[in-house]
Amino acid sequence: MKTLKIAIQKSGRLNEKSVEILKNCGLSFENYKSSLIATVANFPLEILFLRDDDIPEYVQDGIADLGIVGENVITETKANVEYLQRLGFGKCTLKIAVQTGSEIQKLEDLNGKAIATSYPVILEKFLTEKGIKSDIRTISGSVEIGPGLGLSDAIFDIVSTGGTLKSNGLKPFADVMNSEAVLIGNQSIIDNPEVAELLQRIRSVLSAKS
Ligand code: PRT
Ligand code: ZN
Repeated sequence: MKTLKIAIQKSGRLNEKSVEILKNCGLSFENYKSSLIATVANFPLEILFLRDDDIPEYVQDGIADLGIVGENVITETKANVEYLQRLGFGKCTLKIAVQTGSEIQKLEDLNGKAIATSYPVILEKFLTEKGIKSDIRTISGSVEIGPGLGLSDAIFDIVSTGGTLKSNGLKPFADVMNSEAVLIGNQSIIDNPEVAELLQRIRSVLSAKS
């Protein structure tokens, strides 16, 4: 019997809920913060703890068979993976936001404007579909401070409560993509019986909750 590998986020917003759902499936494993890999005692499964950005490609390349990650990261990395199950946590919306009082009022006003983001692929696709040409500035974090510092005219980022936008003098301008955590799989493992068993357990945990 092949030991499967599932990749989950090591630390961050999806870690706790990812561990919780696996534990609720009856899987027994130690969740040591310092280790990068945990062996499940009662199922042929190993858990890899990774940066979320690496998970889609690890699953695509078969280094991990399964993964739990936000849809936004899968789309951004353009990884070729199977979507197996939406998991109902990590919900957020990727939005374009502008300063309150900005002269940018309609989508066309973004033509020629600088937009700061950590998600250039998703933003580029959206703008191309709308026929808009902006100057996409890719930065790795804290994009919300851009407009206030005069670094960009708008931002494109993840929003959940909207509190971060507000406290940086920004307001939502356009919704681009909804996202939540999903279970993904490598294309070659879809018919694997252990995967089917795990998927069934995950689905019963989810339906017991709803
Ligand atoms: O270290 P690693 O690379 O693994 O983690 P990370 O820092 O890249 O990601 P992390 O842990 O912040 O987020 C993991 C995933 O959670 C994201 O890819 C999304 O799918 C999902 N998610 C859900 C969020 C949020 N909600 C969220 N609010 N990811 C980020 N945020 C940030 C956002 O970037 C902004 O700075 O929270 C801020 C906005 O929150 P509000 O509530 O003020 O609107
Ligand atoms: Zn990340």
